[in-house]
Amino acid sequence: MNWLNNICLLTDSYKVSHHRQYPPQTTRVYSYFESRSGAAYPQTVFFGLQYWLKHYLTGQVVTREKIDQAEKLFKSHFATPVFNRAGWERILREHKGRLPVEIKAVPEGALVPQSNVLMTVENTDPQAFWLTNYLESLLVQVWYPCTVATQSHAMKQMILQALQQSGDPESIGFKLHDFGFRGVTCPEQAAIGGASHLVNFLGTDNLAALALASEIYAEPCAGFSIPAAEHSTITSWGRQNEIAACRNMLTQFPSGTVAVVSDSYDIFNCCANIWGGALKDQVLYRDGILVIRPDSGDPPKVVVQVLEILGEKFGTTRNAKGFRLLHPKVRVIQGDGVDFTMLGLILKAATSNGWSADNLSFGSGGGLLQKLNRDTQRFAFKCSSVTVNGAERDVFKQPVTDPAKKSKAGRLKLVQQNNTYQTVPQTDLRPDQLRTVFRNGTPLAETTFNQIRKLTV
Ligand code: AOY
Repeated sequence: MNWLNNICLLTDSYKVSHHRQYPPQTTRVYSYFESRSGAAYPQTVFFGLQYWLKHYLTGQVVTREKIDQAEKLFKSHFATPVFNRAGWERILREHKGRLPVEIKAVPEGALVPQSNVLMTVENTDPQAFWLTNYLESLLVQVWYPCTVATQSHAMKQMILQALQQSGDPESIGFKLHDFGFRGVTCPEQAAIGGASHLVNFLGTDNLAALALASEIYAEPCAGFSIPAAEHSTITSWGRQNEIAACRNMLTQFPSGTVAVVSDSYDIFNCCANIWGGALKDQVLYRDGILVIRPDSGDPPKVVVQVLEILGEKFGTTRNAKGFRLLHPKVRVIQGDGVDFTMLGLILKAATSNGWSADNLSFGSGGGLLQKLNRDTQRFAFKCSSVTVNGAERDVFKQPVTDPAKKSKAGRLKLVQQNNTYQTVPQTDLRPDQLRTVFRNGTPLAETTFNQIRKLTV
């Protein structure tokens, strides 16, 4: 039995004692998930819940063995006995081990302004009132795909703005490539974060992302890549043979786009004397695009210097928007030090020096999948309504020490309000944009990657 697939254990320790802490006669706990005001990005892309639903919550997730395992662990872990064995046994007996909760959520791929309800959870068995928030720890982990998709979406808008100003916005799909597999903590994170990026883009070197998009979102191949060098494949030829290493790239891959990391010794020498010198004719006669990759130094400075050298050696043209374009056989990819802030600085440096953003693409690893946390979008999951003694009451927190942490009260509805969303009480008569995505062990209203990409414009 796998410890990390035991639903009794996929929570915070303190929640194991919470069934004894609600008011007597509590029969329902209703909680909601939001990106609170003050988030880094004003709108959040909702993405990733379907992975948690399908991977952790579907079907018979409670078994006698899992209850026994939890009970044994908690005997050691807690000084005071707390485990709700009867509660879990009821789920096993009365619900065949399927979780008696209903989860509603905004469609995956939707772009929702901060301070709106994104998901709600409530128990469907009055005796399982304690289960709603037992699931908080696991369900709130969707902060991660939402935040990656949100930031990647914001980076997309930034690149689009530069392309609208200086080049061709149609090329956006391959402008930000996922280099992030090695920079995350484990393959599961690579898969989740990588798939979140692919909501917005088509380029990736993160193969784990493709597995998740395929298994969870029915997309057989969600992202694409090209042959590309790493330092070892260049430096193993020896410092004196960098030209031969570069020539080999052109002969091994005689057509299509190929990328070569070119800073092994001296990026400026490589651009001027190898690509723009010894191998210039082979680059020009090759049937495809050579993408030159700087990988060190101050990115805005190095990128502009590289563009200037390549412009000098291969020639440039001026596009309809008045910006300089490199020879069509030569482009540049910057993949070192690229996060949201640096992306803006590089684009600004290039365009303010007259270079079209068409000359550039970007790679991002840690900046795309790892330099963010639950506070980036200020995600929180809070109870807003309970039923006690048959009476429904609004509940909320309102700490004097931080008014921005005030939570919403009552049963909530998300309505469409001139092309965006607004959270209102369920008494509002407009249709709810939250859909039931899970009920009593079964995922509902499953979404494909295709549908998600259509929604996220
Ligand atoms: N990949 C575009 C295709 C990918 C990579 C992956 C870490 C690529 C490099 C490139 O051009 O240069 C992981 C660093 C780079």
